[in-house]
Amino acid sequence: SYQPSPADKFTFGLWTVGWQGRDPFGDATRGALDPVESVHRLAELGAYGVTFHDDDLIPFGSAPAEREAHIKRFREALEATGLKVPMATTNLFTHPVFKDGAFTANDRDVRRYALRKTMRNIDLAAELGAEVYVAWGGREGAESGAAKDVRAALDRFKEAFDLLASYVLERGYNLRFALEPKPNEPRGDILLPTVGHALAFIEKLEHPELFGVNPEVGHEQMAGLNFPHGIAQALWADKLFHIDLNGQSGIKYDQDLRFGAGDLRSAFWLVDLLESAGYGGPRHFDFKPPRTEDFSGVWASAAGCMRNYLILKERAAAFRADPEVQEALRAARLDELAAPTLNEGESAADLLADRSAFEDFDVDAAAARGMAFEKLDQLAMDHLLGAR
Ligand code: 3MF
Ligand code: MG
Ligand code: MG
Ligand code: MG
Repeated sequence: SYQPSPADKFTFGLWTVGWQGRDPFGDATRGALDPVESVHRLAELGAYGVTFHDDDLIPFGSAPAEREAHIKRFREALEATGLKVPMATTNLFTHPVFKDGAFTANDRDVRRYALRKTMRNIDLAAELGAEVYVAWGGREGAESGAAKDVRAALDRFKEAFDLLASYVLERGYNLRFALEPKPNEPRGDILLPTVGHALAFIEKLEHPELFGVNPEVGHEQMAGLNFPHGIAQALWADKLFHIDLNGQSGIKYDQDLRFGAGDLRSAFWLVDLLESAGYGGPRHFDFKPPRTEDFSGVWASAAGCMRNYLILKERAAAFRADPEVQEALRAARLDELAAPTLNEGESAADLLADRSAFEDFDVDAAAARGMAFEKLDQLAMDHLLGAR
């Protein structure tokens, strides 16, 4: 059955189901959702947890007593439903003060304020038991060339994450950071635009072990990239700390469709990869129920995200278990790719001495071999479409 349960580890941001449908051209089409209601609804649908930006839970500028009251109600809803908070994050993009960025804003006072806002929510995240703290630098970027010295901005970015890492270590929090890349929107160009940029940046930090990535399906696809390939490299680097699942149809604005909508074949390979790699983290949906929907459409959209994941999980498992697929994988020499290119202990000198590798290698015969990928891909298509 495609009925989700907490064991599936599906999580949702409060800002996803709570999106009111405001876009650059139109007003809200739905009213505000009480986070407490979202917690109850998501629990009824079979979710495992919820995530939030500080401002999703505690409206920006709330007085300390109001802040405590919001947290108390939320905690009670979590206790009543058993929902977990595996991840939290900071809103460093909505308020106009962040119009030129937060950790990389040209204005130093804005950068110091952004750090304090983040540290305050890290304390709350740790209190609620979160193990991952996401950082999406939505406003860290520029629209024009001289406006941002990118090398200086990267110095400031590193400075911010080094400080936050030492803060988490000093406090003894069980919290790791996941950087979320995005190429553009809302800025013309955003720093750390892809998974690859983020992975390279992490290695320059003082505590790289505390940092991984939170890739989002649509964000990589906005850059025309293959999402499963990016995820595979993050897994290979042991850096897939979290993931934002949604749907996107090619290179255009950030659509945030429900998971499974948009590029379905890519979604199939993604689920196949996550499941076969044994990814153990939350399956987190960062989507926006389209502004055409009323609240019943919102919950249908949320349920659809989980249902599509479970359908794809079943299809991917059937694909892998099919003896004809296994035969096709061998015909396509996937087993050979898994074997090291060199023999055990073989040196460059040994390779030079192996005439079969070069002098006697039949280049033309090897070039003439077909790879048998089309048959393999059609088998995948048949499984995805339920035709096998
Ligand atoms: C924007 C996003 C963000 C991040 C969030 C951190 C508002 O395109 O994807 O959602 O996911 O800020 O989790
Ligand atoms: Mg997004
Ligand atoms: Mg998106
Ligand atoms: Mg996201």
